Amino acid sequence: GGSPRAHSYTKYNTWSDIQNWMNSISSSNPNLISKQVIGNTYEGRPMTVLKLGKASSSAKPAIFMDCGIHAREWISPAFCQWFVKEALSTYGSDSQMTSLLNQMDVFVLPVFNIDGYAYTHTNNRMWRKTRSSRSGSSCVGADPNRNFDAGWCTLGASSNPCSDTFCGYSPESEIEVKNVADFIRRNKSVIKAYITMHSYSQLLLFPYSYKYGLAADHSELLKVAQGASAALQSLYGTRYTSGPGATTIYPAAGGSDDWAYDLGVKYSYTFELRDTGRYGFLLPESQIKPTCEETMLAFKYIAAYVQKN
Ligand code: ING
Ligand code: ZN
Repeated sequence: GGSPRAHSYTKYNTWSDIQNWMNSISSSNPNLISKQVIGNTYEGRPMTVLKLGKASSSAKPAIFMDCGIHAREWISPAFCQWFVKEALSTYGSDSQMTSLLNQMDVFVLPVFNIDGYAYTHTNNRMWRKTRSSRSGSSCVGADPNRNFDAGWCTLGASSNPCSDTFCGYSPESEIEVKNVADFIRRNKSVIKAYITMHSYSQLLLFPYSYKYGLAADHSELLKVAQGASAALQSLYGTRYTSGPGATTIYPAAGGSDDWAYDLGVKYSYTFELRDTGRYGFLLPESQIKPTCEETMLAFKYIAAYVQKN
C-alpha cells in the first residue's frame, strides 16, 4: 500500500484509525513511548496502553489516564490522542512537559470501552455501555463506570441489564474493567494519580460518588481541582465546577475514580468535558481543538502538583 494519511487530531477518529495511529506514533518515538496490551475487550479488541516518559534506570512515579469509558462521549478519546501528540511535540521545548516526562511516566489508555466506541460508529451513536452479553438476558452491555468495586451497585446504578446504568452481574464482570483494574493493581506502587475523561457537563469531580461522606483528602483534592479549573478557564473562559461526585453531579456507585482512590491513588479525578448541553455528546468537531487545548492546562496543573508532592 501507499503511505498512510496523516492522523487528524481535530476529527473523531474510528477505532481502526486510532489503532493505526498508536502503532505509528509509538514506532516513530521509541525513546518516549512504549505500547502494551493490557488485555482484550469482550469482542476481542486489544486494549492498548501507551506509556509516555523518558526511560530511567530507577522506577518512576506515574499518572494513569483513560478516555472513552463511555462509548458516546467522543470528545474523551479525542483528548487522549491530543494529549499524546502534545506531550511528544512539546517535550524538549516546554519546560513543564520535559520535566514531567523526565521524572514521571504517563500511562494513557486512549479508548477504554472499544467495543462500545466501535458500535457508536456503526450502529448507534448514543450507545454508552460495553457490548457484553449473557444467556438469559436479551439486553446487551453494562455500564463500565458502575462496574468497579466501589460501593458496587448500592446507589445511582441499576441491576436491570436493560438500563444504561446497569452495574453488571458482579464487580469487574466487564472484562474491560477487570483489565484496567488489574493493570492499576499491578502498578499500584508507582501510580500517584488517576484521571478519567468523560463528557459532558464541564465538571472536575473527585471522590466520593458512591457515598455522601467526604474523602479523607477532600480539602486537598478540592484545592487542586479549583486550581486546575482556573487554569482551564484562563484560555477561553470555559467555566468548570469542582467537587465530590455525589453532590456535584449525582450519587453513583461503582465508578473508577472512587475505586482508584480507595485503592490508594490519592489524586483521583473525573473530568466531564465540554459542553453544558447545547450539543452534549454530539460536540462538533470544530470544538475538539479548543476543548483539548484548555483541558491540557488543567491536566498539566494536576500533573505539576502531583510531581512536586
Ligand atoms: N458521568 C459520570 C457517570 O458515570 C460519574 C459521572 C463520575 C459517576 C464518577 C460516578 C463516578 O455517570 C458521565 N457523563 O458519564
Ligand atoms: Zn461518561
